[in-house]
Amino acid sequence: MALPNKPLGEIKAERDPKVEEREVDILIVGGGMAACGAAFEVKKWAAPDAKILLCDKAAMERSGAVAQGLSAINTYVGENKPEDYVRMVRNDLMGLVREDLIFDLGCHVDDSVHLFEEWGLPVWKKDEAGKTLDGKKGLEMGSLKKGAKPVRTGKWQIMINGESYKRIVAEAAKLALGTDNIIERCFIVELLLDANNANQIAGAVGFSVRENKVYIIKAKTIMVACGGAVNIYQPRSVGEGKGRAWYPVWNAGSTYTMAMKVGAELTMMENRFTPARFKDGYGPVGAWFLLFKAKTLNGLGENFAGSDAAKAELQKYAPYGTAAVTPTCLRNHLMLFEMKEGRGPIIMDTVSALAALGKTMDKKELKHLESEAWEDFLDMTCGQANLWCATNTEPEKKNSEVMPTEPYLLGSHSGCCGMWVSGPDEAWVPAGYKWGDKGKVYNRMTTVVGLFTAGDGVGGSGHKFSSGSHAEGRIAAKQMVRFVRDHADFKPALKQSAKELVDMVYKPVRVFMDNCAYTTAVDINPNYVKPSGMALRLMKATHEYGAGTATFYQTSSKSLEIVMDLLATMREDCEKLAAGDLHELMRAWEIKHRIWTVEAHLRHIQFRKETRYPGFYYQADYPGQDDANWFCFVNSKYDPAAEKWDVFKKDYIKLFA
Ligand code: SFD
Ligand code: AMP
Repeated sequence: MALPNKPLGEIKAERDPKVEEREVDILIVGGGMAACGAAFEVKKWAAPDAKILLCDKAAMERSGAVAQGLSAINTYVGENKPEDYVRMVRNDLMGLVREDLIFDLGCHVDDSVHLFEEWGLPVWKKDEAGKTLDGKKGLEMGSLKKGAKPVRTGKWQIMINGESYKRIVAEAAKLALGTDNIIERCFIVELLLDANNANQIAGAVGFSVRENKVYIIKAKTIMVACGGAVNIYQPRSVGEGKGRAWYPVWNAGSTYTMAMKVGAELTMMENRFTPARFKDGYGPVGAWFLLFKAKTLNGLGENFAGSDAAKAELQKYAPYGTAAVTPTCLRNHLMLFEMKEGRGPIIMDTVSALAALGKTMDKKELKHLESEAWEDFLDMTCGQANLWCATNTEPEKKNSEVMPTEPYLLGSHSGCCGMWVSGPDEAWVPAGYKWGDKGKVYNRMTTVVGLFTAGDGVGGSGHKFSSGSHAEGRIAAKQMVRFVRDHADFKPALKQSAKELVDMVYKPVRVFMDNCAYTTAVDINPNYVKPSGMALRLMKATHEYGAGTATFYQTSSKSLEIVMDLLATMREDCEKLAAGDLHELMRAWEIKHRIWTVEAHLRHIQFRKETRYPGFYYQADYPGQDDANWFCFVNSKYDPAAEKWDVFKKDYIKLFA
């Protein structure tokens, strides 16, 4: 249930919170695109008396990556074939992907897009003459489902008027699930294993950020879909720009950390997304490249991406580098190449692009085109539009700088880290790609029995984007219903007592209360560290040693050794995290989640002795790709009982020629 907005100021934490215990069949953790997909789908298949609960740390209407809206849906298969979708994703991610998961998604994603439109999301359309119609005019062409033509920017992307995208999707999810089955402002801290069955999920513990209350929830099956990881590296925006990022600042690696801490196998955690974005405002570049057909220029005004030097550079990464569409990491690599050679900065030539498009337009159409350029950002990254205003930038008159940002970890956009999950139960899916429990296969189940994930949580299958994450949540929901039906006798039992769980969750509050009177400055104390301080410490370490922007995304074996050591100390010092209010308690848990996620990322980079994704990161001791030894997945598993990591290779299986 939604709680009212908090009164002015933060809510003070109390030493002893209330405790609410629940027992449900299905628990959905997260309220973003994947979770909304699951919430929408689940009741259609579940038994009428099934108990289902969703917990989101924020308010679903504006939570997660789509909070500000989006201006495009990047995965709509439409007239294309799912097998071509597999080929596109494989090429963009340098050859190593789970083709079963991608194909499966490609077969289902459009249904989610059709639903979005049915629920009121305006999708741009082409009229009979091939002209673009957006907003209400687009609606007049009928729906995609009935055959209306979308405005394609690239082969897979379609344009929308998407400022209210998340509100629309969340409304449908809430209606389907019922608000009584939703707890908003509830931050889940840890997943809990079953007391009687090793490697089986049995519950979760979290707390409210609006009242002093701990939730202990037993569940037969759980979906963890808390998005990717942001603010794990020193962002480029510091000082007065601090707080800006491209991906959502509140996605703190909870998906990966919570799952790995119960022993779920991870895959491709070395992969990251370092997107090229409009500098300082983080505006996405897709619409500019694809819709407005803009080119990027180097500091000398040259179209470097089309130069012979660039072609020669890309040739080194054949077949990916020589593909019709250059992979995202290699597009970054070319930019970095120019910058390192002293030919920066990189400029998006918005002026020439709009002028070229305007040639065939009358005055009114040109005005509309200019407003679309603004709307692109107003719909999804309004800070970029603000920055344009603040810097007197009219894109038809003044070009903008583009820059690779700090790294993000995610599995749904142009990255592919996440959990190693089962594929669908189809004959064509190889044995190593599908598993379940008691002889049954459960699509999108992690290696922990009963624990599912979707969206950013699923590894090895990027380029799902908003629509694919929603569709994947729906796929997982159906499987969770099957799981509950097949495990009717399972009675989840927790290993920990309620007191032990409360003591763990509220430890930072008690550390604060026990020590805050010792100094006059509340943030400075020899007996504790505040989450904000720990966040700065993490970012400095990753920035300098973990292939952050400080080193042009380069690391080395020695740097990795140093940063791993720093992380071990951070984890030790996290025992002294202190939180004076509920918001700070959330910050304390977020930073713990971030540290674990970063550790997994860097352990994987340490293990993979090659540079698979130039432009995203470089391992200086192992430059270039080494297909002979490393054309495989890197997986890892943390053993919660032994508190030990295992990082290992896993075979890649090619399913589509
Ligand atoms: O322009 C806890 N994305 C784009 N997708 C598109 O289809 N088109 C675009 O245009 C895209 N672009 C884009 C995108 C994202 C952003 C931020 C921008 C631009 C500026 C990507 C998609 O948005 C993304 O792929 C999906 O949203 C991923 O879905 P999902 O469900 O995996 O993550 P989420 O939506 O962020 O939701 C996470 C949820 O978890 C909650 N949460 N709840 C409880 N306890 C915890 N511990 C929690 N931690 C997190 C969050 O509140 C949230 O509800 S463009 O760049 O290409
Ligand atoms: P972005 O705005 O960078 O997040 O990209 C949005 C979509 O456009 C994604 O599907 C990207 O893969 C795609 N894209 C962005 N830039 C390019 C480009 N230069 N060439 C081809 N596809 C691109």
